[in-house]
Amino acid sequence: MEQWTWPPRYDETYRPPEGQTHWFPRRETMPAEQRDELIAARIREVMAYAWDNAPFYRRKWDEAGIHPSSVRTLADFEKVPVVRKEELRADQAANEPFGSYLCVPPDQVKHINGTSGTTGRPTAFGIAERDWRSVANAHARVMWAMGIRPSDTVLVASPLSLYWGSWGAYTGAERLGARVFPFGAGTPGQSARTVRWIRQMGVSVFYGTPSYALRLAEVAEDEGIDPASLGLRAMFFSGEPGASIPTIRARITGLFQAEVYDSGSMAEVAPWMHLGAAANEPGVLCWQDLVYTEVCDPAGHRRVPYGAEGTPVYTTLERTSQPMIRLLSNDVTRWEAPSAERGRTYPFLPRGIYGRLDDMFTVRGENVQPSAIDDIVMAAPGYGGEHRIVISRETAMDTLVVQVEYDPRHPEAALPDWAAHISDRLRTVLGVGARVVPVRQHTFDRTEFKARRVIDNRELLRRISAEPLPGSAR
Ligand code: 8LQ
Repeated sequence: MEQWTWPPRYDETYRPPEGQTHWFPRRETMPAEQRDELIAARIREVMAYAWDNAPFYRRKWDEAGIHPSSVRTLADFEKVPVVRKEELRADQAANEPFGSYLCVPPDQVKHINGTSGTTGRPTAFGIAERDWRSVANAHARVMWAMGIRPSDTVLVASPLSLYWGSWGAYTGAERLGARVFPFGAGTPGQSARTVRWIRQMGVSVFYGTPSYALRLAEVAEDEGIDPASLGLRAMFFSGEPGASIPTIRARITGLFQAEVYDSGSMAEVAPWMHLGAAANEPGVLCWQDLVYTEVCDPAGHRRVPYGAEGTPVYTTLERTSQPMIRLLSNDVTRWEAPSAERGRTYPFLPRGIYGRLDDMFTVRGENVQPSAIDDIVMAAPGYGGEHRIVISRETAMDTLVVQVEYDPRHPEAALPDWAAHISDRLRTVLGVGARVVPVRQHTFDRTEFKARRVIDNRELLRRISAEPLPGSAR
């Protein structure tokens, strides 16, 4: 039974017939303009709810001179100020443990997740049972669109601790009626076991990060196992760019001979999988009736026209415990208008999310996203599995060095030409000059989670030059 109510309510016994493509056909295929009208009405309800229950939002909107009743259209909604992650963090520090944007009594929080907190104070997600169920239902629905069915065995191969990504996949697979295998990732020696268990348990669907899939293929090959023989039918990803980056996507499909799906947004924004692709093609759809996504100009936070690049701003339409209303992602993407030809009338991000505003760097006037370098470097025949992007400032100019592992089968004498070829590709495609340095395979650590390939030595330089010299006057 198809539902769309506020607060959300789901029939937990519902499941479409196996052969049906859409979980909720009406919500997924209605004309986009008609959906937008319904979304505007839903936003009013969500904002009124947040106003009544969350001092955080009341204060913020009061200061901006906005009251939920003044937001009548999606055009009005663009004027609502964005929420930054730092604000959430500061609000939680002042209002332990869940912040003053928690809209339910604390005793209704039944699940706790959080950011990993490697930088700054971690943020806690307090999730009421109702929200846990809506996330499960939403994720089941998006996974259904990826072709996942109750007959599948879904391996969750990302950390099963604070990281909400794993739990979203877990609870979605469970709701869909599939068999769930919460194997996790990140424990020493686990990858070799993962490979064996995939075979033994007849796993048909993999969930994790693209970096981890590539790592797993390496481990399988080290054990003499062809990744394609593992029997994976579909692989879906979130957490970092990759599944919609052509070279990475091609490597994964080539290695595993499986369908690849991109998904993911931010952990604050559950259901995070609202961006899951519908067809076996790169890119992701914005499931606007679950989380309303606006691709915005990073300065003014107004929506950019379809076809243009901007940063996603997210509004949860089904969250009752910690609703996110215009949360700024600082990611970078380009969006396209909804088209019925894609089978679902949602806006489309053809290249997925391909970078972050704060990871972007400028070398000699050219803006560069690290994922664009990944795309070129990983396409080189003889690529050895990892690389690092090092930005330095030796004189007044930034320089770019890309250290690339090479396959040991590659003759050493041919390496200078090999490096020159990659360097030429970088210059042709990105317009930046880069020195490419071949390094031995396994020089760099592999990750079981999200890759960190950029080393920005300019930061170090900035810090050193900001410090007073010993003995100098202050
Ligand atoms: N990020 C997340 N998903 C991405 C994708 N598909 N493509 C490119 N970048 C992506 C719980 C979900 O996996 C989402 C998640 O990873 O949440 P986090 O840990 O809060 O990290 C969010 C950031 O990961 C996003 O802002 C993107 O930069 C990236």
